[in-house]
Amino acid sequence: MFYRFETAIRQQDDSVTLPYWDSVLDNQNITDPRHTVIFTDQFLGNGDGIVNSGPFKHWRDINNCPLQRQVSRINHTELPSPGIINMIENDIKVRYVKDVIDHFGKAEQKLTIEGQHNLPHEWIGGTMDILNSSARDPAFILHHAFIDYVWEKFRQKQKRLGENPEFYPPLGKTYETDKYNLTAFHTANRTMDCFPWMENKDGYRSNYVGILYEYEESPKCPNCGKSKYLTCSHELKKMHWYCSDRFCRWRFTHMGLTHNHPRYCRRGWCRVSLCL
Ligand SMILES: [Cu+2]
Repeated sequence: MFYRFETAIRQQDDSVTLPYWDSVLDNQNITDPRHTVIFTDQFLGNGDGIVNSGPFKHWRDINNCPLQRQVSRINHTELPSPGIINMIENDIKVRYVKDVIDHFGKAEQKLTIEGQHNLPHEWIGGTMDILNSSARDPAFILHHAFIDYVWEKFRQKQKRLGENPEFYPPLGKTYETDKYNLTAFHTANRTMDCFPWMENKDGYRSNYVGILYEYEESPKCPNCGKSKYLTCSHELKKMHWYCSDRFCRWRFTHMGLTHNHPRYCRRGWCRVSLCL
């Protein structure tokens, strides 16, 4: 679906590539993830209330509702965990689809790729936190593109371990799957909604990635993907080098609106709101 979306945009501008937001990087590297540069004027606009800054300011959806967010306003919400995402991508004990999808009613939901996927929806809040409206926030695209990236990493691991990533497992039968008729919705041979020429199992084909598209590696030290926005940084307490963004942040209020203004530090990185 995202490939189709990217193709549609490229009909207008063939230089466009869908970006992803590695929310783990923000969770890992920023003392307070609410200060991520993603929710500033430079990128997706403000994260507190109705979006009134950045490229999507004053957006309204097809129901004339304004785009809105409540970043980290709901108690106990957090961004995806570096440890769990690393487990999904690299732990050889986590090798079957059943190990990473959410079986309703199980206590370890948060350990699954689906459970981790839920977190930024709740953390961003507002439009993103409602099933029927979430895709109307451009953050949805950046978030889901990242989840697709993690899923592909899992599939690459399966290949390395000799598993077949095209195997579509039966969902099994639980009280919840019965209650919501999920087994019927998710059977391998069910026709996909809106794509009548495809069945669910076709979504597991391996020939999309590599032939139609591929994923850029998430930035890592020492060169941080050669991004002009990132620099390799080090904090004693974390005992390792990591890619940190080059922005200094401060907030101000003007005409009743809170603005989150980053200053881009072209060289070096930010220390106590100063570019050093
Ligand atoms: Cu989602």
